[in-house]
Amino acid sequence: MEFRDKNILIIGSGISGIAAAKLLDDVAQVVLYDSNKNLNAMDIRAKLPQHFRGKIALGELTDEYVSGMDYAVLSPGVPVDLPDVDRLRDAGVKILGEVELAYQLSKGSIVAITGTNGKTTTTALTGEIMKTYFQSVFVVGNIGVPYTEMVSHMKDNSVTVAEMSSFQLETICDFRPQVSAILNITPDHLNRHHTMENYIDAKFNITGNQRASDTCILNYEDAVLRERGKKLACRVIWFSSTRKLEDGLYLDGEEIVWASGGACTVVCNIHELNIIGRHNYENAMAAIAAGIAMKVPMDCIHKALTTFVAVEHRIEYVATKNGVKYYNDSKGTNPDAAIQAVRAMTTPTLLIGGGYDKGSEYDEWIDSFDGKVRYLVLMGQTRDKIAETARRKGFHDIVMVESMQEAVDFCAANANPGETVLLSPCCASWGMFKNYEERGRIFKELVRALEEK
Ligand code: UMA
Repeated sequence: MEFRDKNILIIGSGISGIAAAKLLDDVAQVVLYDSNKNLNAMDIRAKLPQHFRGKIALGELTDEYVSGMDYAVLSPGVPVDLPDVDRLRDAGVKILGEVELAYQLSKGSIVAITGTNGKTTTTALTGEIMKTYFQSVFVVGNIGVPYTEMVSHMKDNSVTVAEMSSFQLETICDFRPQVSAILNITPDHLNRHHTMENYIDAKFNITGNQRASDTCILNYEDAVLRERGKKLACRVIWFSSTRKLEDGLYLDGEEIVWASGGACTVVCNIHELNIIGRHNYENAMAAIAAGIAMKVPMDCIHKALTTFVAVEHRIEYVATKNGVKYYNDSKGTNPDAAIQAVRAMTTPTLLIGGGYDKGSEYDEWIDSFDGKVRYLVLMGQTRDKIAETARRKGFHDIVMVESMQEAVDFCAANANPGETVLLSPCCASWGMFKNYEERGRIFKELVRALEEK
């Protein structure tokens, strides 16, 4: 795609839109547009370089910014079925996502990782594995660094490890990673994708342009991945946390094993890792597979595995206070992620949950408690719905709170030494917090401020 001297509308002035505008401003006529009319153009301009030549438009998208555009670059949070996007499409404007724009202008090799859960941990760990061996490594995407922000620094020998959300994968065209990974697919973001089929299709876009010389890493225990993975045009590396595979990575007791061409190699023991829980061993296997696909020597992979620590807000150890361990899993924003966190706990647990209603059902989450959860401390919009589900399933040790402060105080007063307090809300944070990061940080501050008796 050629962007030089083109008219380009960038939709969304969040971190992706700002990075895309910066990247294109020198070569094209850019309009940075945001539908939120309450934003202030001066504040947006302050995030751009002084020499920024483009225009900023807010509120209603007027015809001036529809006709005559060559491309519209959508930020990840912009749905593809918006009436304004249809207007642009009808006017012959080529629609692409911020990731596709980055891809068109990037250099080097790409390792792209998606999945409903675990993609941030896997992306961060894969980045560490690549850094042990390659000189120039970028870790970008949904993890919080827009892909377009790093493109101008990339060289032919660079390796980019990209966390890709279904939102980002929905708007790719030519994007072709040398190595891709789909960790798992369970229902999420159905308000945006409408059907599970659409959501699965968006995830599979990650491998849609891959060829025989490329690799796709898939979880053998995920029925959808196993079925669709058989039909891919590229090489597949499977991983499994529950059975031995003839070819691929698997968990055998406490060991992660790589089986290939009839030979088996122990990659590491799970006790050498600083991340816990079966789902994290799956994340580790996917990252190891990415290392193998990129021909990183096994000793480099091992070094990265044993030095990597949990990503912030993902079953992150916070502190031990009065013999009670506190974990922050604020990123547990859907049932699948929250179930994994509960499963990773090895002691009686006081669980803090609840938040914004994304339309999830909580039955499986409550089932996963398996006698391990002593109290369920609930807050936010979903607390009544969760409590109702829990009671229906015979779980009655429920405490309703109004704030994180109240939740932490209750847990500190009621947890016994040797027990665990876990914040893993099973819901988004909106309504009470700006985002899951703020929720997690407030939890950590409150925990660290607890007095030792
Ligand atoms: N906007 C419009 N029109 C719309 C929708 C949004 O103009 O129809 C505007 C909003 O007013 C706002 C801006 O777009 O000003 C926000 O854009 P955005 O939502 O795409 O957010 P960014 O700041 O660009 O961050 C995005 C990702 N956000 C989302 O996917 C919602 C970040 O993922 C990502 O880290 C970042 O790009 C860099 O790649 C966050 C996320 O919540 C962490 N991801 C979801 C998840 O992990 O579950 C998918």
